[in-house]
Amino acid sequence: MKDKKTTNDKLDQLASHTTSNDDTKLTTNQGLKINDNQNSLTAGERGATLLEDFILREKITHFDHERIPERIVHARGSGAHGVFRLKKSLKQYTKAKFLTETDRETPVFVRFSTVAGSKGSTDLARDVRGFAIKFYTEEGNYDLVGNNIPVFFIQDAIKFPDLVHAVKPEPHNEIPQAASAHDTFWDFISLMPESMHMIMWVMSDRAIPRSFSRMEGFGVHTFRFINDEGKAHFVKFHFKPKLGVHSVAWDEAQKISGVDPDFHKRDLWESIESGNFPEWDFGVQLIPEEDEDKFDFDLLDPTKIIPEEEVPVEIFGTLTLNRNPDNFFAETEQVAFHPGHLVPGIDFSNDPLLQGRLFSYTDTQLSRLGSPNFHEIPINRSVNPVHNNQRDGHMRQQIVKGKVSYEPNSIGGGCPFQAMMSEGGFASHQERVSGTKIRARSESFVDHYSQAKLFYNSQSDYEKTHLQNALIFELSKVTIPEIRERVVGQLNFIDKSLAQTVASKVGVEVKELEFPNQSLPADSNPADLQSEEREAHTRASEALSMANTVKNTIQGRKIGFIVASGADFGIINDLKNKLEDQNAVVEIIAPSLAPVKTDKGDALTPKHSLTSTASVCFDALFIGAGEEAAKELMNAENKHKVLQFINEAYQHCKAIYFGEGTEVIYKSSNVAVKKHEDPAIVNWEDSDPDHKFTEAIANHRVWELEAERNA
Ligand code: HDE
Repeated sequence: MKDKKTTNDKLDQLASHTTSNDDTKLTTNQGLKINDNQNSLTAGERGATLLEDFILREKITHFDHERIPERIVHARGSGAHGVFRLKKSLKQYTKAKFLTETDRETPVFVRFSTVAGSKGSTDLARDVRGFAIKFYTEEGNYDLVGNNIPVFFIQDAIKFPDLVHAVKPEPHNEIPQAASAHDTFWDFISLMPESMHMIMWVMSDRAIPRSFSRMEGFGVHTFRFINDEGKAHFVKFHFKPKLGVHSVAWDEAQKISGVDPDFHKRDLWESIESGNFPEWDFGVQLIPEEDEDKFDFDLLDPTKIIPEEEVPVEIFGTLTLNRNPDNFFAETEQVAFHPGHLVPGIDFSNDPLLQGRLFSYTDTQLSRLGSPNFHEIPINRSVNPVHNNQRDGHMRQQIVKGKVSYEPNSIGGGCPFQAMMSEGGFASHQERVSGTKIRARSESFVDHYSQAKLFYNSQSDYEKTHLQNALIFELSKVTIPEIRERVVGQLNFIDKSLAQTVASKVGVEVKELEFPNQSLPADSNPADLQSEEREAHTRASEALSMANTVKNTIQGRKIGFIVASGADFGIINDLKNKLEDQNAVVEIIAPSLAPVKTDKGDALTPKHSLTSTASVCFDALFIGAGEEAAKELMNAENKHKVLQFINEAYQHCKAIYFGEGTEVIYKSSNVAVKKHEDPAIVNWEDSDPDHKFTEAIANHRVWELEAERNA
């Protein structure tokens, strides 16, 4: 996996806008060399500062304007460069060159984000994650601005400001930050039955991922592919992580938010720096246009998935992230995505949520980046040269020569010319449309519960428990009982026992709902939609459960080795090498940051002390090894911290390996009290402990033993 960084010409082209301060003299922005960067210009040594100090004024003015408005949503983000490689041509379906020519490598920039929190909020909030990809194709930039959840809260763009106002901190006191657990969010949700499918996903562990590299990516809306003959297919986009889809526990997420709020950002950065490049399979679900009406839901409804049992995801390529940005602001902050950045061969559908997004993204860049010239910022530039008659505006970079800025023209020889379709000119798909001008939701959008049920029914028992607990947590923060009651009423349409369990913990009764439902035709009742035919489509879909994900690799897993002086160097080094050979990351934790002298005299350099980190920052723990080390770890100063590490890792269902000589630690921990079989607890008596440990790490967690471990 540690392949070389891509040296793609186009990436170099993008990188050529970078600058370095190595071996240079300090200058003003006008290039004037600065002689004193320590003192302002004053009238005498103890006198007032002079207005004429243009160096001071330039520096302070620039500083005063360093911040730009953060994104209205998705403000908190992390980005990386990479490459898209096509393995199998999609020529039969689309004429987009980056999806048809298998010898082509397309540079990409990907930005992951949370939705609700501010730029400085924690990575581990319970939230949807943005998964936005800019493909720098030879035919222009193509942006796929997706999420890690394949559906959305609302069906129509006109509801988006309401949704976002409801989830953001409440306007009177700006509380809570980066959290949906409050009155206004659940008030809105309780009155929006169309959000219930999405609610199942955001209350599941999908909303607290272990890392960006262990999340799926979805285009969400149905798009269109158009091939050379002009034939269209509907398409859904998927990115499936090679490392599997894995999450943390909610208790863990809350603690990580305190110990390391940059947990995901750091993981992405460190993975790429160490050559553990995050990678996804790129797949599509394809539906011929003539099959549009074959489903019992509407393909244009963004609150619906197409179950993989009905239309399989076919894999065509890979997405690999292999280069960290050089400058967070210039790249990750200034990157501007837009679902309307298209290339020939890809087009929209009439999904009313997508249609609204097509307006929003340019509009928002105008206030966020401050100019219609945001496409000239290096990270946003197309690698295909831009030629048009647009001119001027704030911060224009391009210097276009000549006196012609209009078309048609004869003075400029008619240039630049329109491109014919055969020359790569974009032409919108010629879809036949007819209808009355109307504000109404199609009847085909009306079933809000079948797929919510499908999702819930597809979860393993422990995933159901986590989902229930998430709802209980969130609703327990809602101060108005009527809101809690309405949400429980909604859950009752999905699963009666789920509604009952939640109701019993949040102090309300399960009641039949009577509520205003703005999205439904006045005479329809959502309960009527629970026909037998629909029930048949709610049984289960394997792809929806994280229990069925990839569990065969320890790549990128972080393993904490808790050691102390006198530790058995042979055992430690051997295990460390074995784990690192499989691209896991081993970090030494010791009582202090001083080098640890082992039994053989070799020194181990700790990355953390027992005080500077916590078990929630690791996927697994190795304790030891050796009696001398165990003694120090159990002395009055360290005992409490060591046991806290172990007991917490145990509670969060992690793999724990007690090395030779650490029986005294094992016996004092909660682990020894439990008598059940536990494949993720490894000790000196196991026949092949290293192998058992590796398998347990690859499995991620023993969630199925959570109840026993926490009993
Ligand atoms: Fe966005 N969304 N969105 N969104 N969205 C933005 O654009 C908007 C929606 C998504 O890393 C904003 O540049 C509307 C769905 C991502 O820079 C803004 C509607 C999906 C990102 C905006 C939606 C997304 C954004 C804020 C409903 C999943 C971060 C800053 C009609 C398919 C991109 C910006 C990045 C960002 C509007 C719904 C994904 C305000 C109006 C559905 C990943 O333009």
